[in-house]
Amino acid sequence: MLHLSRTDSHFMAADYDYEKSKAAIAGFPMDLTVSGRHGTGSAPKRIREASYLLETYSPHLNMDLRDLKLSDIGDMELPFSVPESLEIISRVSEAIIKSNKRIISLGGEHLISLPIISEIKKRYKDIAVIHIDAHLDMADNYLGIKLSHDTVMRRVSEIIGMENLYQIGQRSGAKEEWGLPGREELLYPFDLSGITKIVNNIGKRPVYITLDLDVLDPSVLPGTGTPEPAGINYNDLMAALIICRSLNVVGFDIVELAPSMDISGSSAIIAAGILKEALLLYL
Ligand SMILES: [Mn+2]
Repeated sequence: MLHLSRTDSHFMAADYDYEKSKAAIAGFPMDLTVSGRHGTGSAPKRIREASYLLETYSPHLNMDLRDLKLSDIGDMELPFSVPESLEIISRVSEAIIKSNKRIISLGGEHLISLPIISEIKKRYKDIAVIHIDAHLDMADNYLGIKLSHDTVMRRVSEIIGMENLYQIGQRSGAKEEWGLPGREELLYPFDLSGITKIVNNIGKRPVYITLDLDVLDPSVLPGTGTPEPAGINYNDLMAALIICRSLNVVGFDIVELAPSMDISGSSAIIAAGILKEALLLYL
């Protein structure tokens, strides 16, 4: 059985061979700036629990998680303060990146991607980001607040450069977000059919993938705080992630799972399934 977490202990206190691992999973259970319904704080824990229901072997890919050099550093304890939480996420990300490991993060709300990508940009100057989401997250502010899960990709674009942010699957956002200049070759809304163009455009550059699970249709994944109708299905998402396997993926995150919104528990299982396949594809 798949067992992603060997321990619930904190960073650098776990009992796996962290030094030899090529990638580290970290949970960032931040749930402070969501505009819809809360619940992302329990997501990393629920994803790990759900992972017990999955086999480590993937018949789709003919690969096994047990063959990966992977560590799980557990969930970070985050205070009820946005700047202090972001600072902790930065320091943890920096430590993982400096130890030459790829960083795999479990949200938490989408704002966690900002400090992670900021640290990645310090190492990989020519980083490109692929943002898979139902929402553009390109508002300059939300009710006057610059740092929130509604503005996270706008802030990311200011760090990596607007021209290095590829967005795909979006079907929601304010009119101003849709009207931002210069997005023609960078924004592929409504479905994931543009992924081949994105992969070809990025080529050999390092890439970070941020996956907001609400890109999936609410009938597929109801367990999220801001569900959006007319989404994509699981197989289309998986097909797009497989196309991305030719890329140099230096990190990815899976965010915005809100397990309490889905009493069946299947949303967390879907998240664990995506994590499993993504680990096999990119590590
Ligand atoms: Mn979203």
